[in-house]
Amino acid sequence: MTDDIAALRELEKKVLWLASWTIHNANHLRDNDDGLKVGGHQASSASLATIMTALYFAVLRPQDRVAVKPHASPIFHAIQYLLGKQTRERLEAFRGYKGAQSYPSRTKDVDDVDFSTGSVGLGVAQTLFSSLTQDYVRAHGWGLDRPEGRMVALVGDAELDEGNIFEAMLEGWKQGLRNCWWIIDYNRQSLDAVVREGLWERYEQLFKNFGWDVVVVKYGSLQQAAFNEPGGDALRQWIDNCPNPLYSALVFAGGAAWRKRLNDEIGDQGDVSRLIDRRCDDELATVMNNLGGHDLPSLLEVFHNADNDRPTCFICYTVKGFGLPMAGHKDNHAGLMTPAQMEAFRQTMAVRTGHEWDRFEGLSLPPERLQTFLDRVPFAAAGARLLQAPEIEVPAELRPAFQAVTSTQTGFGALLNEIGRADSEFARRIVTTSPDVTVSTNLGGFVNRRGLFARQAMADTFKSERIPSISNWEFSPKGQHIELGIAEMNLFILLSALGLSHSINGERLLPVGTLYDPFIARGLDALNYACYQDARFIVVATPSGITLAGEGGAHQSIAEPLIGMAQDGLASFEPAYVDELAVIMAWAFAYIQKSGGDVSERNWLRDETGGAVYLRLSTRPIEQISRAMTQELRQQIVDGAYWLRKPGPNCQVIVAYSGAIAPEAIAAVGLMAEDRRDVGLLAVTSADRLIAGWTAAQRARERGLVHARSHVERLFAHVPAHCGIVTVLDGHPATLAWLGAVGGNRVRPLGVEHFGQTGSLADLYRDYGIDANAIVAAAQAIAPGRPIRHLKAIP
Ligand SMILES: Cc1ncc(C[n+]2csc(CCOP(=O)(O)OP(=O)(O)O)c2C)c(N)n1
Ligand SMILES: [Mg+2]
Repeated sequence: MTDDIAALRELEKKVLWLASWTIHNANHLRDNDDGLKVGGHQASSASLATIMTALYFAVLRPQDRVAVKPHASPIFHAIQYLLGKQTRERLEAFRGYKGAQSYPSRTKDVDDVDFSTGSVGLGVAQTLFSSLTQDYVRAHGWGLDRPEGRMVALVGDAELDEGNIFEAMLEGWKQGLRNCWWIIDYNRQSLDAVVREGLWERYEQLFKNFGWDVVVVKYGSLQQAAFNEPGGDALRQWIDNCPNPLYSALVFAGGAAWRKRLNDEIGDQGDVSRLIDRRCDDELATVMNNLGGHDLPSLLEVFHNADNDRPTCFICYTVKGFGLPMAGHKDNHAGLMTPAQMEAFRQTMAVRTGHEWDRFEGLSLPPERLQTFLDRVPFAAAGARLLQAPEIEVPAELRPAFQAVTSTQTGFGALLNEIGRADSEFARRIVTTSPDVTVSTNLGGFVNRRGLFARQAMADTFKSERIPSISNWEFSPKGQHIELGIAEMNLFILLSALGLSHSINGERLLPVGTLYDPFIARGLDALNYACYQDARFIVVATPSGITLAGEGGAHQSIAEPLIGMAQDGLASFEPAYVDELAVIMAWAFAYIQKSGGDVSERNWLRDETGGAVYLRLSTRPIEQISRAMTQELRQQIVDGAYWLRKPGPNCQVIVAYSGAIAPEAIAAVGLMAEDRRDVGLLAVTSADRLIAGWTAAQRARERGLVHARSHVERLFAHVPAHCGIVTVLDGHPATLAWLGAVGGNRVRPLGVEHFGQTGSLADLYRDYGIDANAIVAAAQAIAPGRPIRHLKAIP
């Protein structure tokens, strides 16, 4: 049994000391002369010190996974330091270069962070979807040699303002969530303010409505003992009725203020007066501050009692800044202890100068006993927490059946459907998901083959009633599609959870999620979060752009190609043809499994490091090119571009296009062929990878690797400087505008800058200036020569 309460009390003190010292050191002692204001987070950290002490040192098991409230990072690092998983050097460099991170980071910290946090609300939802992922993995018969874990979020109370948490809860209810704990640090303070009264009651109701157990941990054991004394009931009632801001203010003001206020309000009642008088100021403050979230015995009791797989919310009353001079003050969020306050704190903690980092300094139990306790902490018992999983073998090529006229979206559905036919490990490890657009993004074929996932089987009523339908929706534990409600936030956090399964569950999944391209923006912070954690998945966004024509401006995306380029950890593609898509998908399934490895000197991309993949597709049927897929072409498609028509040595104009606009680019080249020499046509399959390779190669050259050349530089090697480049895509023109900087060519970038509208393709392409005629007009403007005969006057 690890509930050695004496040892835990000592460690609670030590954790608070180390976290406070880490922050103090970073802000006051280290050379920090950048003039930047950084958050203190001393108060937010102190708020969770007791809860995290109880959890990490006594309650959690190796199989449990935790998302720590971002601004409690110093407490997490302090705990890991005591467990021997964090170094003093990194704590001393907290917030500094290569130091322990301000917010726990899976990829940057060394101390076994289970889930990164930072953008509040996302880590909380990640635990829920990780629990569903664990169920998915185990239902498929994988990872059964490992015990089932619990996914735990340490949640700030103001964090619950984030709507994505409630979106996740709704999804959790639908999917039969288990093994999930959300522990709310109910300090009734946010960054700016003290939160509204009675929020806990709304939360309680809400969680219960979604099928959760709710445990309110309000009073600590000292308070409970006081309530049992004569007059205790009145004290309890007073506490219950006390407004949040007043409680906080009195916590800050201390024992004398408590005494005055209590005496003024309930002190004339004989018994209560005696209850108060029996305690000196310090003792009175200790009782009043002894909320459940700062009371080890109460916490241990409730955590140990929740010994089941029910989703459980613990609402733990805490004091922001507990144990520190700033406790309870409403301005304490970024507050830092002054050097004088730190000095006083040091004395209370009995820490000698020069011994601030000593693990057991100032504690009264013998170091051997504490060390023995730490050596037995269950959470730390199983070694490294970031697991590995072998790569799943992926076919070197996917062969789509040739369709003379088709769209990339149709091709995507057909390719996945084909994969779904096979009885291979590759097919089995794929898991698809979509926020209510499974059918309209063409996942239907795959889903009909592989079924929908649910822990309990559920037949398709339409099928059993023999009513014809294009979808055969049978749910079973073997199903491979997770159907989500519409919330795109949930899609990306689920992809984040599925895409970390290799590391969390030691079992690799190959997640593919689909949504409409414009709604990437709805889930964007969650997508960023997933990438920040290095989750691995393929997101297929379709349809996209004004090519959606009749659907109008509300469904047409403009900025997404730029998002794809700018998002770290995400390789983005916008193919025009299905054979390109097949090449990209085969590559993507391997790429999402890579880890480590060096930058390739071939294309200067981090292909061996791996990442997530974004495919921007379209519903526009276009005439396909019947061609043999050569190794060289395959490589160029993956590297980001290839010459559909190679420019001659005297080339005057190049048209570079991306995606569904290909027919316009081809037509434009045809229209100007007679009047401009050696016109080139560049198919850009990935502006993202093209520019990434280019910038990396330049950096390499600047560092002395004179032979470094990127793919785009090789493509443009023989393009003369006088040649103009017209770029065009159904998206923001900046996506390809940079191409001219590669070889110093003049560029006219065409694309969409303003909200779309309904209309036919011809209407819209003409209006937004991305049709063949607009391309020809742009070419004439930047590559002077005789008038281009086929150029119509642009209306
Ligand atoms: C999405 C997002 N918005 C804003 C912030 C800035 N921020 C950090 S902590 C915080 C308040 C948190 O209050 P609470 O969750 O109650 O934690 P406490 O400080 O009380 O521990 C805010 C607004 C953030 N980190 N993420
Ligand atoms: Mg709070």
